[in-house]
Amino acid sequence: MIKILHLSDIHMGSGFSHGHINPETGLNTRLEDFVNTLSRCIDRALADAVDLVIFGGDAFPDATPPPYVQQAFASQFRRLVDAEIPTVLLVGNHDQHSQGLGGASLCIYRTLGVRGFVVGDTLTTHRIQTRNGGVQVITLPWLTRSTLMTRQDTEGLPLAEVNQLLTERLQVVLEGEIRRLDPEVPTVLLAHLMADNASLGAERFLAVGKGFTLPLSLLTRPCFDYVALGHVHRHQNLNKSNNPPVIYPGSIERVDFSEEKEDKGYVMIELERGSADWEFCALPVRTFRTIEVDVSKADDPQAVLIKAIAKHNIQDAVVRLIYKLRSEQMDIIDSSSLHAALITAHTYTIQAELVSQLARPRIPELSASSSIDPMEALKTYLNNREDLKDIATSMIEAAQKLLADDVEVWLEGATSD
Ligand SMILES: [Mn+2]
Repeated sequence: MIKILHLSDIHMGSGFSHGHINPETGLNTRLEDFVNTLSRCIDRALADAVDLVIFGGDAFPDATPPPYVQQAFASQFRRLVDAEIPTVLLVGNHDQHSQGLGGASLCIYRTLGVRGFVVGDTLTTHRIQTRNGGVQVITLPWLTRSTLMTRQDTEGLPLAEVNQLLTERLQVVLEGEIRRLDPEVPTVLLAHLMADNASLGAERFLAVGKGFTLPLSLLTRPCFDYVALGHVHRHQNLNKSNNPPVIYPGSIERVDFSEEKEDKGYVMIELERGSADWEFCALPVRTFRTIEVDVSKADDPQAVLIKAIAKHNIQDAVVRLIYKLRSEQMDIIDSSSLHAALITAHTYTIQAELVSQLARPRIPELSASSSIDPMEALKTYLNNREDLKDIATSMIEAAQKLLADDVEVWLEGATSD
């Protein structure tokens, strides 16, 4: 039996706006949080003397982290080198430098020949000897169109067809790797990808429109004993029947407020050929708390706000207070007492949103009850706007062009990272 620790999406160096400078260290407290959390993962790997650590990609927010962030990352993984625990570092989309041409931040570990370290920046099978026997790890880093296709292949194709083509090519290459597997040896597929039935966390904001989804059927193959994923920040098992488990451990720390309600952690696996027992291990990470209040109808908005804050445990949390008010209430809000009420938070932001007093005039044809296609809706809208008459025709033309080109415009956006 081989014991594995699977973690992913470290994103070390992100979310600095949620921290502050620690006067004792000069470092952003969110960097310290991420380092502490990563060190807890490594502590566990050492305490349990795992046979292998696999990292599912996205080490940093981008491919060129500042040296002190790289160093913080490296000094944690160095502990695995010292303990002689083999480690696979997979390359995620955030680790790639401009479509793979500029390499990946993690490749330095291969260049230096770090003992026991494998960098997964190509689709390859790695045969790794552990203290408890051999294991095969197929690495599937984040794929971009340029990985398996030329520009000529995709010229003029709509996005859906590009994705289809990419999936088909991947299938062929993966099949080649699968055929060369030793059927007696436990096998892990380690991949950074968006599976088509994954529910999204923050990554949809981090990399929107920059990739494509892969069908789950590509992953749930009997030749794999465990499918270790990275990319989606919300922990989940995509294959409830566990034959094999298809697991996103999720990010190890909250990257932003979209992960406010998610548990963070890593996964421990006991692997044998034909079976994988796995367990999600939660990490004690910093709390994020959104306090949303509408005081626009309150007689004493200040009291309502103070009461709303008091209802939450905000000690050491990253807090955002969002409140709605009317413009004439602005003068009676005492912001210094709001700051005082939030002082125990780790950091906080206050967002006041004005509620518009004017009821917007509605066009009856565009009420929610009648369904109407976008072009018809635009025409109806323009018919009701005398002031836009001059440009109505060109607006309609532009909209038609936009709708027709929709997919290709999106595709162009997809080439930027
Ligand atoms: Mn990712």
